[in-house]
Amino acid sequence: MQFQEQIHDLNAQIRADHEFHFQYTAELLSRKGIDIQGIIEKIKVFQVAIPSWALGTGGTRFGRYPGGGEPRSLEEKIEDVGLLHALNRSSDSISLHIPWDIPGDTVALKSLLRSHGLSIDSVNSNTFQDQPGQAHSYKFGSLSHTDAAIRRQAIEHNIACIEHGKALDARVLTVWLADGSNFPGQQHFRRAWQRTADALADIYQALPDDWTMLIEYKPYEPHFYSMVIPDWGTSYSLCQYLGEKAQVLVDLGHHLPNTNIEQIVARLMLFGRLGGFHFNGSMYGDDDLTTGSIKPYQFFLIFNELVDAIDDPSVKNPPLAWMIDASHNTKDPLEDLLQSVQNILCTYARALIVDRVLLEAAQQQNDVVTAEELLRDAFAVDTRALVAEATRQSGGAIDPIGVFRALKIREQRIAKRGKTGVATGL
Ligand code: PSV
Ligand code: MN
Repeated sequence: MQFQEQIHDLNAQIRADHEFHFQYTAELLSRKGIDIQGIIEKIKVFQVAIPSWALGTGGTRFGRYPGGGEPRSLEEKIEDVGLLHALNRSSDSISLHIPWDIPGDTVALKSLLRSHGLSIDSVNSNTFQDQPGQAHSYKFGSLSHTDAAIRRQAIEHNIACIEHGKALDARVLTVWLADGSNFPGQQHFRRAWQRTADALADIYQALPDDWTMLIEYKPYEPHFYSMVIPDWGTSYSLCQYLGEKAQVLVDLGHHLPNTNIEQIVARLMLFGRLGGFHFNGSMYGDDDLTTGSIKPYQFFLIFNELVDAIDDPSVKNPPLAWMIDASHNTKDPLEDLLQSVQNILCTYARALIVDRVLLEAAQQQNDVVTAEELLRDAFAVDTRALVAEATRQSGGAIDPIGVFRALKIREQRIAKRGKTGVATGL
């Protein structure tokens, strides 16, 4: 039986339950005057890119426990993302990490991508690890390095990433620098910024006009005294230095505890400089947990700002690249990614049902309680049936993880790919 028919049959088995939940939610929202189908249509078009580096089991520096059936090649990674997309209809692109996933036969890869309804959205450079045969080491930095030859090597690597991306019709280069210092005095802060800005400018020169360069920030790790790009202000300053095609990337795990990320997002959109997202869940730092698993209310508040700015015609921010960047130590990676996408869509749906007219009026009148209650009202709505209905209408599974388990997909992958293989990536 075709996969599509299997999904259809499994949907039929739980359709009555689904209808009950969906009708209840629809009734609840229509009483508030909300256009349900309008929300469903927005959910249907919302697509989140899957990282090529998160299709295997992740590890920590203390160990790694592969669950089996991990993809052994880029082709098998595409097969896995194709599966996710067939199940949830919301994962139609892949972020590639170079050199973990250097594309070989790009004509064949493009045709494989097309057959799954997928594309490559971004290429991510890697100057945080030394590669075999590399002339210079990144131990003391890459684009910020004191040695011009090392900066040049890192620049060339980023330009090579753009070339790989061009061959696969990508439109985004994501740069995350592990550069920084571990001890006071080690690095001259102003000069490190300037060297980085000039090196990025060389890469920017090679960026096609219809591409975006996303600059990611992170407060610590792998360095623990200073990072060259620790915060959104530094990313923003580099974007200003480079030009229109450079944008800030917000990775949810790249903030110190209790940072007001929703305010950062609002500010960046106001300045037209928010280029994309790396979604993940964070308890302490860059934990790379399932998106929305730890602080769902804050995640909702972030989406509330995103929707508010996207819906405001006076905000001139370009369309965002939505991507997951996570790692899975204890879960099946594919199940974890399905959970993350579902949490993202459910949270987006909640943000869509915020009554923005009443919220603006409450803010205008300094009616603190009403303003807060409007947000809490939307946050309290269980949007899972709305998302399931959007997925069903798009031909996907009402319960993607249920189908993944019922069809024993992991077991099939293990039979085909083996128990012990380890995918490239985090
Ligand atoms: C760094 O922590 C990061 O978030 C960057 O996006 C990297 O490219 C990615 O993780 C994978 O290592
Ligand atoms: Mn990231």
